[in-house]
Amino acid sequence: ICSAAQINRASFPKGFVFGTASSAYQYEGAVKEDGRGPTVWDKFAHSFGKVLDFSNADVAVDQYHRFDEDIQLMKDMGMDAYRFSIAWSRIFPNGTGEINQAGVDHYNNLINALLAQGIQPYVTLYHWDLPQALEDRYNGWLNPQIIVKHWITFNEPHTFTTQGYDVGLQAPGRCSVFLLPFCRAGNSRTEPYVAAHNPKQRGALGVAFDVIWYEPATNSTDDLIATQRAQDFQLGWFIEPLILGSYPNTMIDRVGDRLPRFTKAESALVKGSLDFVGINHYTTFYARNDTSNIMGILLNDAFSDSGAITLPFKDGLKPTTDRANSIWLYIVPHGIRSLMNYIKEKYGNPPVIITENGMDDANNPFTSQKDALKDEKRIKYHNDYLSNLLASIKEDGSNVKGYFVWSLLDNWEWAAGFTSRFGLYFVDYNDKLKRYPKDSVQWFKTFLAS
Ligand code: GBH
Repeated sequence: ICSAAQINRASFPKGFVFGTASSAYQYEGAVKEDGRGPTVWDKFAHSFGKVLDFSNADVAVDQYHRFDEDIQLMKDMGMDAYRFSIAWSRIFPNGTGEINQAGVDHYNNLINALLAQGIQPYVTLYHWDLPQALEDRYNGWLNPQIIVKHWITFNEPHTFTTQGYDVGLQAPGRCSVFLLPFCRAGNSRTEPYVAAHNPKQRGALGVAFDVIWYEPATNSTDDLIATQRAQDFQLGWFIEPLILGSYPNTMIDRVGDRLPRFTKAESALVKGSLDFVGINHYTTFYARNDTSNIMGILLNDAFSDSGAITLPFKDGLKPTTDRANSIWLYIVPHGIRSLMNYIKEKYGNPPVIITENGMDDANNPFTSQKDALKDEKRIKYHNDYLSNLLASIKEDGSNVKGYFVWSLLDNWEWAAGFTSRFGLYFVDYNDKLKRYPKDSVQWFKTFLAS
């Protein structure tokens, strides 16, 4: 049987980054260790009936204690990068106030261990695990005060570059030879300028948007327009303020007074603030106009405001494509290419990183571990999505810079608990959380070794 042209790392532009992704709450466990404070997800997971299999993430896959071993797994595959999140409540157990040094140390150690293996950290600041104290005391995300509007990346760059590299009165105490022996010999004619120039080049900021690709269910004009509205209410809602400075007009029209407005100053502040667009993409849905306002009557919420009904299949309730374990995850590889084109055309071809893409299998207690490791379906999923991504770069000219697999390991899938397995590595929940490579690990190894 003749197979389609093989793709591999070398097919992608030079410098394209491949990695795997994770989040603190789904991976770490150790929820009561080293001063970590409770989060809204701890409370939710421990409330009866919220999680499908009545599990919680108190132990999760124990990455808090096993990151060295897990980094080795990434290294074995030839991955360039690791996306993980910092648990806010490890740094600030009460949400604000005193810093918990043990939490800072943990992420320092994790980052150092990654760098030691040549794996670049991609750090998410917030992956849903809000400190419970902020929920209790301030109503969490409903309180406008929660919003950090002003980030200060560097305190007094002028001071630390001149004091540290010119006159040597502050760390690291380098200075002109004329000031010896009060400091260490540096080169005060060049070093202050080099030190001052570097910080500006460091750090790219993005947001990971979850985007289902929407296609019109029919070619009627109403469905076409509804499809645009559905996308405005999903991606546009979050990306347009950051790129264009305001919410999409469709949202302003339909949500009216209930939609908060940006002041001129806020709009100017957020507009243009993304260095890259992160996209978590898994699936494609089909949109139709909600002609009789069924959604409005049934739900009367932020979903029904779009006036579109979005379903994973086109006609009736008949699935047209294969599905993963998650009920929403239909496998539609061309969707990623269409989405990349859409972003390119609509938002001026910004740099994009696919911050998540992957599929899950059921955690079926009757499947032997040996069979669970045979994940041809996952291999095909990644091969097909990556082929389409490549076409969007090579043939359509979209500006995609990286691709992260969700996920390195099977892990705790939120309200689905441990019923879903998204990992390239299988985690044995019955035997000390041991990790075993699924066949997709070998596939990525070969793909990345090229
Ligand atoms: C990601 O979100 C998360 O970032 C990650 O933590 C998680 O483990 C991973 O996906 C796998 O689920 O009501 O049918 O319209 C993906 C989030 C899930 C958001 C599906 C949209 C649509 C469900 N997406 N959801 S539906």
